[in-house]
Amino acid sequence: MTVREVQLDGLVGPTHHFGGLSFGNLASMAHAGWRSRPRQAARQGLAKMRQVLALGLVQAVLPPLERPDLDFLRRLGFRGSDAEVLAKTAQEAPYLLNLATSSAFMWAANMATVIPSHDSEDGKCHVVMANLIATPHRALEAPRRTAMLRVLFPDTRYVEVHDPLPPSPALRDEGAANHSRLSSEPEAAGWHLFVYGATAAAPEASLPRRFPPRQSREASEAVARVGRLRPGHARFVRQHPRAIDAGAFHNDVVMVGSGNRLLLHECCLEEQAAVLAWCRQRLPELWVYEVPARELSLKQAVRSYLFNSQLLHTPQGWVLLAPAECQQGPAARVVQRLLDDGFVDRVLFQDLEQSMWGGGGPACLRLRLPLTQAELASMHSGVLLTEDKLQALEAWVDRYYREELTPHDLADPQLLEESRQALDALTQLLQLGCLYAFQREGV
Ligand code: SUG
Repeated sequence: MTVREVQLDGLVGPTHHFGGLSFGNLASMAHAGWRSRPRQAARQGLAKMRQVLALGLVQAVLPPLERPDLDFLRRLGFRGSDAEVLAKTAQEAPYLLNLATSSAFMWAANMATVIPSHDSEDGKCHVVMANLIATPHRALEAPRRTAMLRVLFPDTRYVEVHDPLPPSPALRDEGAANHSRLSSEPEAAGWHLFVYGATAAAPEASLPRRFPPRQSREASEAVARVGRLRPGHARFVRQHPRAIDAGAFHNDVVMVGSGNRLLLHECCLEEQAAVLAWCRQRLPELWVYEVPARELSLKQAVRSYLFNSQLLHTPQGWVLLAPAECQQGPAARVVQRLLDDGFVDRVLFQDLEQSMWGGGGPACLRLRLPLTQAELASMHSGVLLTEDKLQALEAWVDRYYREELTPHDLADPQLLEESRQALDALTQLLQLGCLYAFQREGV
């Protein structure tokens, strides 16, 4: 049975802004309050999708969530018309408005963890939604995203979309950003590395000192159980506290794995040598490329987001789709070595500046779903991209997205109206029917 890996990319929303909402994510903290460029952000995301499509891979697009999240604000006691709710929140609780307008849902790697049917006990593909409770703005994503994914995967005989874990701090889950699947070939059984930052058993003194870990071991283990991962196919590994303190708030900031390739920083995991030995024992053909700190410090890794590149297996060989920031300095030298040594056959650079300023590189923007033909056929085909659809999406962005937003604009009721018009048009473009609550309420 042929398996194809679908790249499902989150589309940037019309309220894309820099809220400074993620403590421990250096780019998010550094760009707080900066003027944002929603149209450019969405265009940059679409340009990346076009690159992947041109490589002969399956690329799909995930619609934005509705923002501002008025439902959230109303539950917090703000009353009146939509415009009144926005005005009162802006006046009395601007921080809450900041949360309610976040477009962080674009970083789809955090949306869920995928256990492909080849690796599950029941032969189904399991998508376990992430609760994202480590940050207040991202905690708002899960319920609507879960409903949306169920629209994209309506046939539970093939793909089952599971509710997120209960929203307990002990069960902090950030999805595929802390999970890697390795296998000798797409159709072969996979070996899963689940990377966590904290566990109830960890002594206080061993935790990161500067920044909070965003994934717990207890969550990772639960995700493997819910996703029906075959016993013995997982290893739960602790992220190096130094990596978290250097700004690797998700493990995909210091590691990327795909098929029989694993690229990681020397200071990525605790007991890294033992973990790599476990992988090699199960997958003798695994090519591990460990980048030493003397060639690229953790600081430089976080600044360049080299390890947040997409590592893509294409009909023409391995391609590294890297952020444009890797074109200079020590990261560029590492990239050149990856090419010289044959770890990858080709490197493509992508300008994702607007996403990078929120701490999201190429790999953050996509969720990978290895699907059999039957599973792919069960997916809502409207979100699968073609060149024609990409062009239509670009025209749609140009029509509805503002060029610039300042924090002050977030309370503008006109922005809400424009966003709804944009999302309404998008559901037609992607043949999604009434996807959003405002469409069903007849607004
Ligand atoms: O969760 N940034 C996201 C970036 C997510 C990156 N994803 C992966 N590494 N897979 C986050 O920290 C910034 C929002 C703001 O500051 O407005 C933000 O949420």
